[in-house]
Amino acid sequence: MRLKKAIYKALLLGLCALLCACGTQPSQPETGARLVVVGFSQVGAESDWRNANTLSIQQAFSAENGYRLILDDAQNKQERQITAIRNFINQGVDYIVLAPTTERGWDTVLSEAKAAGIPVIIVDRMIEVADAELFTCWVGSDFRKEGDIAAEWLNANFGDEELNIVHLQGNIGSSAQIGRTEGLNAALASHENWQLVFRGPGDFTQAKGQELVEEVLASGIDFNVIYSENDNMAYGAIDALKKAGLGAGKDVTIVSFDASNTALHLILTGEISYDVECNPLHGPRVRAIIEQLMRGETPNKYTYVEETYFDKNNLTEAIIAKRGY
Ligand code: GYE
Repeated sequence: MRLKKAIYKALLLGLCALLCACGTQPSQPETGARLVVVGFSQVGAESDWRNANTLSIQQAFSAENGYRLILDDAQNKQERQITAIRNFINQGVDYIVLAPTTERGWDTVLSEAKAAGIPVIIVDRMIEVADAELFTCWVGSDFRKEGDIAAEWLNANFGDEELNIVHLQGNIGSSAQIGRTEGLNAALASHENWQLVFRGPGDFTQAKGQELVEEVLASGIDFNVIYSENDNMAYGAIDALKKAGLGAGKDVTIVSFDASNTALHLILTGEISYDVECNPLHGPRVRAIIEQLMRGETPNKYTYVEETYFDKNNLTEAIIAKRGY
C-alpha cells in the first residue's frame, strides 16, 4: 500500500513538473528579471524590405536583450492586424508595436489599447487617426520625400525628353504608396512631355509586378520608363521585359525604391537605373524608444530616418557589402 502511495506521489510530482515546463509563462532570463513582452503586428512578407524589417525587429527584441517578442504576420490584411492587436491586449503585453498595412481604420482598436494602458509604437508606415494620443510615437521614412527624390532624378536625366511612364503602385492606402505616388504626380503635373501611360497596384510583390508589366506589354502600350514603388515589383518587371525580349536599362529605364541588396546588384548590371533607399532596420530604433519609455522619458512623437539613393555613379560592390540589407 505504502509503495503504491509513493508511486502515485512520484507520478503526481512528475506531472506537476511537466505542466510547469509546458506552461505559458515567459521563460525567465538567468538573472531572474522578467522579460518585457512586446507584441509586434507585422504587415506580412511581401518584399525583401519587409523580411529585412522583420529580422531587425526579431534581433532587437531577443530574450538575451530582455524581451519576449510575440510576432504576428498579418499577410497584408488589416483585419488580421486588428485581431492581432486585440489578442495582444488580452494577453496583457507590455508594449504593442504596429507596422500598419494602410493609414486609415485604426481608431477603434487603438482606443482599446489605450483603455488597457498599453503604449503603441507605430513603425514604418504612418497611421491617420482622429486623436494622435492613440499612439505613443512613430518611426519610419518620409515617403513623399522619397517620391520627390526619384522624380528629381528623372528630371535631371530626362527633363526635356518624351517619357511614357508605367507606374507600378504598392498597396493602395499605405503611406509608402501614397507618398511615392504623390512625388510622381507632382512631377507629371510640371512636365507636359511626360505621359502616364499605365498605373496599377502591384501590392509590392514580384509576382504582381511581373503580371502588370506583362499586361502592359500585351496591350501594346508604348513605354520607356517604369516607376516601380518597390524593388520586388521591379524584379517582376525585369522578368516580364526579358520574356518579351526587351532590355531593362536599354529599352526601358527602371526607377525603384528600397535599395535592397538584390536591387543594388541590378544597378551594377544596369537593369535598374536608380533606386531610392528605404531603410528597414527599425529594430534598434523601436527598442531604443521602448527603453526610453521604461526610463519614464518621452520619445519624439515622429522620427524620420535619414535615407539616400543609388545609381551607377555612387555604387560599388564594396558599398553594397557594407550595407546591412
Ligand atoms: O518599400 C516595400 C514594402 O512600407 C516601406 O513596404 C515599406 C514598403 C517597402 O513592402 O518593399
